[in-house]
Amino acid sequence: MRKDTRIILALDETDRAKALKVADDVKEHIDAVKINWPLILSAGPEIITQLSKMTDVVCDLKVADIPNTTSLIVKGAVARGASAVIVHAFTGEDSLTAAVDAAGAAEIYAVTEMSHPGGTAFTSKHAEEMARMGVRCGVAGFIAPATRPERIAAIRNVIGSKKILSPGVGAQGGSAASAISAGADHVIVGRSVYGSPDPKKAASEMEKEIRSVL
Ligand code: NUP
Repeated sequence: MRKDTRIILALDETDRAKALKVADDVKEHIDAVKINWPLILSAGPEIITQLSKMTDVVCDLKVADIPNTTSLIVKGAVARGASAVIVHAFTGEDSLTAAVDAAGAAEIYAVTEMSHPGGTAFTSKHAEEMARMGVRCGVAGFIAPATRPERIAAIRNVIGSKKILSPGVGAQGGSAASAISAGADHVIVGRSVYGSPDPKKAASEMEKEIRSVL
């Protein structure tokens, strides 16, 4: 994945034609597109291949399964063109290692705690421990919450130069500049770009905001 604008578009738009149009409109302002179940379920998994012709595609499948099933899911996403797959870290070392092995040259990002308020209930308490395990397993990086920039800094402290992708910007209340300043490599942003009346302008403004703190 390139590291230029530092923006990953979370394309949770469920209308396939609109999703492709938004991706095309904002492509010069983003480093990758992240797709999740809403678009995959409405457009079908071929959307991974289609978008991968335009930009890098991160498949946010949040895989949380036994090693064999994890491996099958990751291989399926990569075979369709995913450059990266997001998995949950709480499943443990064996499942995480299976994901990394199955990904081959593609990247695995592990979720250690989620950006919504519920993310503080259980997983946040073990996030650093899960991040250390992820480093041992060879993941490319981690998902850490822009809604709690101090948690990005805490994860950065234990993962060295591994990457951090940070969702929770805009609609969930986090700021792109604060997330990058706290140690994120990329922010993940969805509704405040694809749901904006002018997605290209929204992405371009976020790019400027990020550049102001680099
Ligand atoms: O902790 C996480 N929080 C989060 O919002 C992990 C994620 N993968 N996401 C995803 O990022 C979420 O599923 C959605 O696709 C995107 C954020 O979208 P938005 O809140 O910017 O619209």
